[in-house]
Amino acid sequence: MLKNVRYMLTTSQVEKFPKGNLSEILIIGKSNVGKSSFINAITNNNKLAKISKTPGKTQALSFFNVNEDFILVDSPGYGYAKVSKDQIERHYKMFNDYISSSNKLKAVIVLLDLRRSKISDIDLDIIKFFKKHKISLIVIGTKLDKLRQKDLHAFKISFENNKITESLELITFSSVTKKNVNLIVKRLYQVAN
Ligand SMILES: Nc1nc2c(ncn2[C@@H]2O[C@H](COP(=O)(O)OP(=O)(O)OP(=O)(O)O)[C@@H](O)[C@H]2O)c(=O)[nH]1
Ligand SMILES: [Mg+2]
Repeated sequence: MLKNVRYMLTTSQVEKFPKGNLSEILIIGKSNVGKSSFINAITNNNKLAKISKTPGKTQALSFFNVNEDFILVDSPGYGYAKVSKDQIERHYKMFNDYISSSNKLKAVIVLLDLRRSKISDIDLDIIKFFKKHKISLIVIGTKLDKLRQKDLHAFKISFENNKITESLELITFSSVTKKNVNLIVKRLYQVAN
């Protein structure tokens, strides 16, 4: 579990991002995949990050200081059903601005919903984008508790057989059971240092 985690601020303006030298780890994923729940689960604090009732609503980045060791950043979800190409363009612009304005971004955590039978094109494109920028990726499959074993198998096969993801480790997770939380915390400290 991550200890001493403190909410810092929520902003969409690069100028307002935290100053200082702490490494930053950005959490991304489709809307409703469980980004905010993930933060709450690994910090054991259900009030820390807002769990959304309206998908796609959060528009800004939220920064959380982890024990003065590194900063976790929650981001708005992409790929909400009703949304247009515009929205995904806005996400790419946000990621681009982030990368070019700061060298503190050490890794991106991509959350994928394990209940899907395969990884989506939009997630694949985004993974490709961060690989191209040489940013480390930590891939975490969410909502494991809602899944039957045989469905997980299908997702894993498609993940391992895709050129874009075959070299990546898929860590399965559930914010309900907190499976693999220690492994994830270990990975976060590895990339932050
Ligand atoms: N059963 C189960 N439900 C989960 C899990 N993770 C998230 N949820 C539920 O999924 C819904 C969305 O969770 P959020 O954490 O708000 O998702 P998000 O990715 O932050 O959503 P946006 O900020 O809108 O992009 C909530 O109803 C959560 O309770 C999980 O591991 N297991
Ligand atoms: Mg959220």
